[in-house]
Amino acid sequence: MSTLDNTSLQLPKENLEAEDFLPLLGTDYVELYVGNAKQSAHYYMSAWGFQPVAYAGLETGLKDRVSYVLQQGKIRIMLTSPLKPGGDINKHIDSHGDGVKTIALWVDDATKSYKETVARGAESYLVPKTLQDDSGKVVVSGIHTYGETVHVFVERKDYHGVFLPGFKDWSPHYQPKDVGLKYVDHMVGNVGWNEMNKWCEFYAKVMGFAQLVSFDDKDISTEYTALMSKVMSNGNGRIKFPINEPADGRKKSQIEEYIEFYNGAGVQHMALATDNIIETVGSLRDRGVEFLTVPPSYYEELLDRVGEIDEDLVPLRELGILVDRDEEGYLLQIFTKPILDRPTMFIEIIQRKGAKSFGKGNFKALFEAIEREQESRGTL
Ligand code: TYF
Ligand code: FE
Repeated sequence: MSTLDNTSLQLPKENLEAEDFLPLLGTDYVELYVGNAKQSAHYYMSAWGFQPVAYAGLETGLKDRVSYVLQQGKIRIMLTSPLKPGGDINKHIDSHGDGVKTIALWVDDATKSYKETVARGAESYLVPKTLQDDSGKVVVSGIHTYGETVHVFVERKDYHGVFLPGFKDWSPHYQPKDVGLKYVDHMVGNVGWNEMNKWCEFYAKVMGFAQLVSFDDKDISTEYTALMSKVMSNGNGRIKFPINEPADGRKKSQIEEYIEFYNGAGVQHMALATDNIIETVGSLRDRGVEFLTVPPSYYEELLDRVGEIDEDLVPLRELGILVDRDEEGYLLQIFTKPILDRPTMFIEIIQRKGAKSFGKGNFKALFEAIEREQESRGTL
């Protein structure tokens, strides 16, 4: 694991001592604004094994938008498309392509979450609002974060419905088997040049997060890709947000490529956890999901680097799964190619076997794999 670096980010002492002013129970849902939610939903079901949960659209009284909600384990994804020209969703898609709009956080008190964060400097996105139907009530509120991304706080302790008021059950006949994904491990933001510290300070000051680790360009600059990264975590560790910024390299940083194609800061990847990465990745590959690959030499050196592991080397090598070890254990991880036409968002699959870190030992192999993709796009 890398050295702790608190030189540029002095955490308020009260983050360690005082009561958590923003207790977070977990990730509630991740909402993507997409051009065609119906077809995206099909992709997340067919390729990723998400199960259909809820729907809102013309049939439920919405006039200008449609949303599909899918779930696997605790991971809930909402896909939203506009039905008419104009408006914020179209603007978001025009600027960014398909991408994450909302990282919703599950809380006990959405009103207090809003007040505490806005009082500490958060920009308001959604004033606390009660949504109600036959199944009870939900309070939602929201604040802005990097780029056009937002956090919505969801208080659902008085709700027994399938998702949120306004949604109806959605149960199409086509329901492919899940692939064993369990929960959101972390969500990574890419921000602009020299903006990493600003956004880490935002998570520290406004949301009471603390810094777990930092990586600088010495850890992670390969021939081209250069970036800096700090991982911010909430008090109970359920929410982890690494923040990346581009750094100077010989050619274009992968973070700069993202910022260019996303037209600003945004979510770079979501890391989804499994407890059997070999099975999960095998199923995903069978269903057409494309992963980055590393050269065979990676596996020749692997056991010398990470020591003994429970898994067979053969399937790991066949699937291209990466392994890294820290003081507390090891982890297995793999990264998809971008899942959109723009080289913007991708998905990481991660299995933790004690390790709490993020795979620093894989950075070089991973970033070289990303550079091969950048090369094939001519964007280096
Ligand atoms: O989340 C992480 O930190 C790891 C490694 O552009 C990583 O998944 C870091 C930066 C990046 C891609 C992966
Ligand atoms: Fe990651």
